[in-house]
Amino acid sequence: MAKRALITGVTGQDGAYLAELLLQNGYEVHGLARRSSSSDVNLSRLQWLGIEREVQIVDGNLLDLSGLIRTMRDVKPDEVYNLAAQSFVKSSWQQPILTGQVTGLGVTNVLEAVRLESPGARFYQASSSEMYGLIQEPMQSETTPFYPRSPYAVAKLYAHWLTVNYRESFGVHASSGILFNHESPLRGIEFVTRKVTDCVARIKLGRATELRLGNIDAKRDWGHSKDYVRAMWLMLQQDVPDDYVIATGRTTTVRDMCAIAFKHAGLDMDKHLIIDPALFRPAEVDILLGDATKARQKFGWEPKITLEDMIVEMVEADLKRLKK
Ligand code: NAP
Ligand code: F7E
Repeated sequence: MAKRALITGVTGQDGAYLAELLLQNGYEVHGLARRSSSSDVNLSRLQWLGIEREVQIVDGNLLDLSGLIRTMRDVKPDEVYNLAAQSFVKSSWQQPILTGQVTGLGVTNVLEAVRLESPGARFYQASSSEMYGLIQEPMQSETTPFYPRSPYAVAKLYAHWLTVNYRESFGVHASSGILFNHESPLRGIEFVTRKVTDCVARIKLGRATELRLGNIDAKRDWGHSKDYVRAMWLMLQQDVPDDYVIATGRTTTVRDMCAIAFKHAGLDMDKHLIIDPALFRPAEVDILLGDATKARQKFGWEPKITLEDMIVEMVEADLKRLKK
């Protein structure tokens, strides 16, 4: 019998790529998605991958425990991937309570539904390198102390420890993936890589002249979402649940990431890039650099796609979108 997976956040970047991977692996894939008045459910990313008809969409919201319990009872998943969140760090200062409710407490709802209705299911929590915030060690691993720097990161830290707690208290097969930044052509337009590649494509096509950014000295350890969803799946194939850092082990400034995009488009970055102090954050995470040794040793995970290849892929995808 095919394994059955439930993905919360299936309409997001990682949800789409994970659904694609699980379908390729022969899974029956159910995706929790919240209704919207404009288009019922936004399936654009699943459509981009051509899998919108293969994923069974379940109406639901992380804030609605009774709905989650019903979903868990109906779907009876073997694996639950909790990817849903208010995931944009900058918005978390604007909407700290909503971020806490969805990104933090919402995970309690999912774990309660698992514990009550699907106690044998394996559970994945989408934790984040943002939890390291003001870094306490030059390279961050599973043993590095956390120091969150935004309401988003604080909410993720709560959810991370709750995942550990349900594993230790109730024996739930719950794993937490501490994933560093990962991007793709399906990245939301508000995140810096996609903002850059979309704008570079617009400038190339004569539809824009400037790119306004905030702190371009910030450094991130950027990988590709396709590589990272493979790590999520591998985590749940382990007999013993655990926590794993997933990262490339290379850190790059926003400025240098941006330069890759401009260079690929044959444009002079200095003619178009403007620093806008309004885009600075109340508290910044200056640098992140992950050590994924544990994941490599335990299940052989390694990233395959370089930052350069990924940014080129994103610029090309944005050019294609804009030309349509
Ligand atoms: P994303 O593109 O922003 O997707 C977030 C998903 O959550 C969307 O499907 C969204 O639905 C859904 N969602 C938001 N609020 C919800 C609610 N109240 N109930 C149900 N669904 C809700 O994020 P992503 O980049 O794919 O990331 C996936 C997960 O990994 C997130 O938890 C994120 O915080 C975490 N993470 C991401 C990264 C990264 O670099 N990408 C790194 C570490 C951790 P709508 O489509 O309706 O908005
Ligand atoms: O910012 C700087 C900004 O918004 C990256 C989420 O997936 O990864 C993501 O969080 C850096 C920051 O991602 C602009 O100040 C400069 O230093 O792309 P971002 P993030 O905040 O790192 C983590 C791991 C997650 O878990 C989150 O869910 O870029 N930056 N200028 C800018 N950032 C944005 N968005 N826009 C700018 O104009």
